Amino acid sequence: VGDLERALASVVGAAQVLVDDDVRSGYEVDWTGRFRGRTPAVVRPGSADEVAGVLAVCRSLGAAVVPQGGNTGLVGGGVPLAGEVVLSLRRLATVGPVDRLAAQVTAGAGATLEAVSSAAAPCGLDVGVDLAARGSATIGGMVATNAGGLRHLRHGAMRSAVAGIEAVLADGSVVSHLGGLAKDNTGYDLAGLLCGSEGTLGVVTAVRLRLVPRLGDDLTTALVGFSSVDDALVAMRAAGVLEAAEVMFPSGLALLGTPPVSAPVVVLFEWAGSSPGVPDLPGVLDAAVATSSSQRAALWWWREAHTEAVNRLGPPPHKLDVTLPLGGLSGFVASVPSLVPPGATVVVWGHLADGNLHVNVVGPPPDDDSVDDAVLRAVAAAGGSISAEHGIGTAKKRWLALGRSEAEIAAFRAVKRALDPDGLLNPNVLLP
Ligand code: 2HG
Ligand code: ZN
Repeated sequence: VGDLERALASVVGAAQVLVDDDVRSGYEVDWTGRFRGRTPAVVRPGSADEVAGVLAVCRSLGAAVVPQGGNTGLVGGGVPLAGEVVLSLRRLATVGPVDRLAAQVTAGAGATLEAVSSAAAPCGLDVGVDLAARGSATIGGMVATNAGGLRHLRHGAMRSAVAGIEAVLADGSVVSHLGGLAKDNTGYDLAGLLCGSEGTLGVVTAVRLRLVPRLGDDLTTALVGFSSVDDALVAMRAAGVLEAAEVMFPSGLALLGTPPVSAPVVVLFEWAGSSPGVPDLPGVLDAAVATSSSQRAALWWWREAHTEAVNRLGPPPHKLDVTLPLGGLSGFVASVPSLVPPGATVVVWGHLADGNLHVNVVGPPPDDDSVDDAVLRAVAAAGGSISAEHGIGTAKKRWLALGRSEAEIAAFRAVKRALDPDGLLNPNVLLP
């Protein structure tokens, strides 16, 4: 540790190499508390060149590296499980000037989503990806995990927002392609490859982001109650162009209090401008409609507070972020209780339009993954995906073959070997 610490300090300065127990500990555990590791040092470079220097030091000393952004991930992808050095990108937080003509901005990997969104606001622009962890989640981490979020039905996942990337590869070379040209058909899409690579192929240091028109306050938001998921889906199709369609159930809402709408299935719909007339949608049992921004925020709170409410239950949750084909969504929801061990608490919510459910199970110990196994196998059997938007991380790598063929995994390995032959970068995630 002495040599490593000294060598890292020679690159970034001693003040940016954190070795005290109490300072390191926040970087050693994921947000859910389910995945915990140990690191000899947290290193905080202040530029892409320093990132390259850190990787050179680690390579020469045989120390593997776990890149980490805001540490809001939910699959243990940023945890130093086997004593890796934690490479924190949070100091790369610069947000460049917004290019109004192109509707783009360049952000450092460590800039939070909220910081970029605030920088874009005066130009009437916004980031198309939004999520409840916006105040802590960093752009680099969101790219590395290809984060999805609350606006996916409209703007897609992070990959759709990326117009260019700067990253440091394992050999220390810096690949930088931040021009943001609308058309640029010049071979392999390295930016696209790095999206969702979970820190295994390179360390993202800056991102050229495409922005979208900011919606401002001219929105209508409604909580709408239905008697079944299928009814909610029919109404969603009748609801016109939506900005959001988020699904919740009484078990999750009850953790938060008495919701304004109570029904077996509650959906938050949002429209730009006015709504098409919520009571006229098919199958509506009950509804609360908001037009002012404070009323809208109050309705969104019921949705966004779910994750923290589950953490407050105590034991670290097992988080199973999955996609089902829309036609199989209601059958899957009905089957969830039978997949969970007796006595466990299960809370489900998600992004209705994407068929993306967040199955949270509280009760089984962190290292008992039998419930993960049961749920993920059921998802695969129903033609779904074992990871909708959170990634594979360490939590799901055991099951990668449920979603990827042998040939695909062999191709993954070939890419990994080519770009990171020594296994320097985030060795505990993605590939089984
Ligand atoms: C959400 O949509 C996030 O709320 C977190 O993706 C999901 O906490 C979860 O399981
Ligand atoms: Zn989500």
